[in-house]
Amino acid sequence: MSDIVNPGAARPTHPLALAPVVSPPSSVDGFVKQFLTNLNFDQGVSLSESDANDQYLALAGTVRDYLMARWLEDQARQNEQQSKTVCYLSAEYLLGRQLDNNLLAARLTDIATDALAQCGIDINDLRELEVEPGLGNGGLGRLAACFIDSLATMSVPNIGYGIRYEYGIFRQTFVDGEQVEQPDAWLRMGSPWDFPHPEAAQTISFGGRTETYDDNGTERTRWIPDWSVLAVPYNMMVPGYHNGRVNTLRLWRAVATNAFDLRIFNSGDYEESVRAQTFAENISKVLYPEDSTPQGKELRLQQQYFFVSASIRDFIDTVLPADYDLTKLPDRVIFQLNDTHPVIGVPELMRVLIDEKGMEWDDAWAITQQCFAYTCHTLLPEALEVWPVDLLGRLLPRHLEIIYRINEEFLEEVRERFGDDMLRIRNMSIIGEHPYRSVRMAYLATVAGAKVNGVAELHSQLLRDKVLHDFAEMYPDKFTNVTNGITPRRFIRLANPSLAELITEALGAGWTIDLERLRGLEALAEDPEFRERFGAVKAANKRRLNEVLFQRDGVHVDETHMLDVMVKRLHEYKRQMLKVLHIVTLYDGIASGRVAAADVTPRTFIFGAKAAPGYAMAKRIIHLINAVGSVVNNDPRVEGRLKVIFPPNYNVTLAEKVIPAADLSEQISLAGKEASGTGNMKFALNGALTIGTDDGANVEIRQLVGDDNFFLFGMTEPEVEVLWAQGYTPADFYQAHAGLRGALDLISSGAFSEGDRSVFEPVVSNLLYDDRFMVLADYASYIAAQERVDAAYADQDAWTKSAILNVARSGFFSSDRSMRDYIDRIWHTPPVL
Ligand code: 26W
Repeated sequence: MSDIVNPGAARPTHPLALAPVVSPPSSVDGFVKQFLTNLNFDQGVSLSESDANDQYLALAGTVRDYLMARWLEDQARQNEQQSKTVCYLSAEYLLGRQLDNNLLAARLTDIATDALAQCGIDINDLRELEVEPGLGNGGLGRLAACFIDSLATMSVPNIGYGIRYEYGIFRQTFVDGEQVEQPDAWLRMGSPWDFPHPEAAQTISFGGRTETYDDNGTERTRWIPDWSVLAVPYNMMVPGYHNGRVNTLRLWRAVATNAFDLRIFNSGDYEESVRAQTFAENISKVLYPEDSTPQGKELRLQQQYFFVSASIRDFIDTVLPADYDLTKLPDRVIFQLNDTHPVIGVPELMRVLIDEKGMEWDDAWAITQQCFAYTCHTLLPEALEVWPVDLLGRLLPRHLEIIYRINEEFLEEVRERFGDDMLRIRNMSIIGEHPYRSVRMAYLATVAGAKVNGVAELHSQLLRDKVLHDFAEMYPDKFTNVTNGITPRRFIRLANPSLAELITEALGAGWTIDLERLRGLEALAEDPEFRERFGAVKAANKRRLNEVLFQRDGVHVDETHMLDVMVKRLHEYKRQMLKVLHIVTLYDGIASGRVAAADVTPRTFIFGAKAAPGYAMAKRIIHLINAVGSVVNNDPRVEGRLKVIFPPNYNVTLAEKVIPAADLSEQISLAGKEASGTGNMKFALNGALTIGTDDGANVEIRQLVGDDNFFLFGMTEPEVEVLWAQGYTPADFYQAHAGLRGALDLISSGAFSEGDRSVFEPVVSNLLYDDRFMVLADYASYIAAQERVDAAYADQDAWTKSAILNVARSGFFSSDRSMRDYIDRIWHTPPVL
């Protein structure tokens, strides 16, 4: 084992030198000693001189030290056993804070708490200093984080590959109710959780041209790029839960190459050389905050190629042994494509195998087709990435040639199978012609991937029937479903410790890694004493949320209110506007005197949502929510009945406090638009009831928890299609419902904009004249469902019973189960024990 530490050294003789690393003893004393050592030697301060940030960094370093031996051992064992590795390629990882998760995984929470107390430090004060790495936009990035947690917990070899953005998702602030974005400088106070490995950097090239040459009678191609950057890996630990396992998340940072600098330096232009450096380092500077609507920016394609090329070559050149027979590559790796963002990896692997390793096209293609699998995370056509051929050809000329050849051979196959059907060929071509010539990345992924999966049953069905219909016809066996999941470690154990304790008391500790055991709670739903305790947990979580929000934003959450929560990215298809119309309807009823305040269930509405900075309508809706909030919250007529809270900068850290306190989970997208949703799962597992459409994973949640414990409303996906085909006329719905008219008219009147009718006019006229997501069509059904919610909530004991059944029956949504499904259906990667 000693060679892991220092490969070139003479044989060590000291006993300590034979271990991969010396772990500190698992005791409070051992922890204190290691903590103080780190404080002194890493932070360079004494305890008495240290500030809280020094202490936080030393604490993080100490936790790392405990995990280190297992990390080094695990990597060595995987290499020895030549096991097949899941390389998860994802442009986003929305990790959330690391400290608590890593303490929990390593069973160090109590030891660390005591040790710090003995140093006169309250660990809670340090927890709050950690800035979460927000290296993702929303569901897709958080899913990646849940998946790598599950793989580590299940001892499956995995490397998560991605980008170490210097700036993650923006920090959202509100100025006069409008979203203002601030840069997220998450690295500013230090980054104790990752390790740079400059010695393992890869050179990533761009631009230039290709040429052919004669290689002993065979014509070969080489790419002569004209600029390059270094990709430097930063490794993060991904510890499994209580299994001593530590996997790796490897995020790449862009750094200017020496060669690049030197060339310019020699020319004597110092300023230019600094500029060049900035140019190179821009590649990993910032996470694109667009969610669902790709902007087609060149820098984004640079980011994609940058991390995917670095990752593939890292795996081949440094993870695999030097003499590895690459015809056997599919035995050692599966590259899972998290949406289309890493799909440029397909021509990259082809290029490496053919141009660099000297393989023939057909052999390389056979290997490539076994090494990739593709997960699609959307149904919105505008979210399917396409790259203009011009741009792609300029940045990656060799890759474009390869894509053209893949397409040629693919279309030949289509012809063989279906004849000279020009329409079909045009529809299936990887190259689109309108409105400009472009590469359809989802099609490339589908053709190249061994498997293609959607992320919930309904979504996978719609992929087969609609989005990728022709491909499903051609390759029926490629298509499969894997319903998303969430990690119960972070979203129950850490986020809801009171519930976790109650469950452990009732069922024993095994549920955290075997979530189906929650079924055991079904019987307890009948037990009045258990219901009371469950209710007390919810109340305590509301008090905790009140404390957090008061500290953070100076607002109060009334624990006697029903907490009605909608947290997710702001997007028209998710229909935050439906929620706004409900609130305005309730408000209008009381304010106009038509409804007695005393007859309205006291509710606090909580929103959390970021809008893409360039998405004007989404930003207007955020403004409207804040405007409605400020009117409602200041009107004495509705005091004690209705309250709207919109804490800025919703992120993983806040989710962990909001979700456990919720009574009602809003999952109200237009049917057929939300691929899965994962917030919906987090709420159900924390004992909130869902009001939702028949969309995404809501369908499966309802099937599992039962109709009595779920408030279903709205059109089904086929009904949506019918209405759309007939011609959706929102005015009909406006005319048909007095409540809807009242709500829209009130917004139009300027009631929420100090009489200025122009401010929210675009929002209202969008709903009335131009709404692809048919908000008004589902209004009546939504209001009726909310009335059923009120009626059900009136019987608190029955509500609690339903809440318990939601928890008991949602074990299926553990990401451990998702991982088992990926392993069985796609990856075939056994655990390495
Ligand atoms: C900038 C381009 C772009 C395009 C698409 C950025 C991000 C996307 C993603 C596909 C959006 C996304 O996060 N999709 C969500 O993925 C979750 C995990 O599978 C699902 O639960 C959500 O329903 C889906 O919207």
